[in-house]
Amino acid sequence: MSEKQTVTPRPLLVPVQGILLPDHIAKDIDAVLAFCPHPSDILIAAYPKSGSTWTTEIVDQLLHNGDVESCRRAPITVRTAFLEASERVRPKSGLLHLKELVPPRVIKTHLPIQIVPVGFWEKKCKTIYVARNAKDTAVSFYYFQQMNLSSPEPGSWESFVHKFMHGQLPWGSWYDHVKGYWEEREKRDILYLFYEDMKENPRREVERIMKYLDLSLSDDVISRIVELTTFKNMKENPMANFSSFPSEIYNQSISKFMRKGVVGDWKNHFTPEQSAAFDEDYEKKMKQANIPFKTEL
Ligand code: PPS
Repeated sequence: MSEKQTVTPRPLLVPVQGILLPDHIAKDIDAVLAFCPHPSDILIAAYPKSGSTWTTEIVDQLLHNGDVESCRRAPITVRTAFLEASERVRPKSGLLHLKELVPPRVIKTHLPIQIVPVGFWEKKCKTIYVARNAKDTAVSFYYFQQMNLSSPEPGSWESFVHKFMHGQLPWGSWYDHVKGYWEEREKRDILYLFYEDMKENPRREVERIMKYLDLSLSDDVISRIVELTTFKNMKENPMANFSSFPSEIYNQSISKFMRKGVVGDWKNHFTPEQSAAFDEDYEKKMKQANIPFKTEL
């Protein structure tokens, strides 16, 4: 490292309305929460590491009729916006980026439903939520926090699982996040997707998204979109795999952004004791909600 290069320290987590957010995001959150979308904007919400990039890529391709050139026009982080992004994680903040995009804009957020800007509900924007089973989400988040230098250090796997179970990670509790959107899905016309369903039958889920967005594409185009958005193809696509992202933010020599893309990797990480304790706690927190998560296919 040259003398002039400096390493930006890992951020602290700051509570915002009871939700922990990285300090660089929390500092401008009032402006984010006041954001006013266009009615044609599409919101893609997810707890971190649940498949939001995959869903975003599918939606962008659906909006562009599966045209390969259109979808390779720029990296996904340029084609679509990350609502609460700060200039620490993107060249410009999500709000500045949104000013440059033309509606219908594809807008990703990790915010829990109770702090999503009310404009999305007032304007009746299409909202897609993607949820992933807790254990695989935790594993993916653990690797991501190692390579994502704009988030706090994950610590040991053991301590990370503890933090996951107690809502002490960026964007708060996974349990409250998935339940919050689940409970409101009918009232607010939210399309609630599962990562595991997308893995099991991607065509069916792409068609569900298409219909929800009131689009009608040919069978051939749908097939192409399914093919272009497989894990393998997105991993190899420089416009989808974050390879152009600065290594001072995502250090992909530690762990790839497109890491494994499977259901059930948790079995390689949870010890039998950790799994049993996790399941017991999960049962208490999730029993009432009855959300049909799958932890294997
Ligand atoms: S982020 O950083 O919170 O926005 O991450 P997010 O995109 O929500 O989730 C990242 C995980 O999704 C996997 N992924 C995919 N899986 C299957 N198919 C496709 N096309 C795909 N694209 C991304 C990605 O690899 C992360 O999961 P892990 O388990 O870490 O591999």
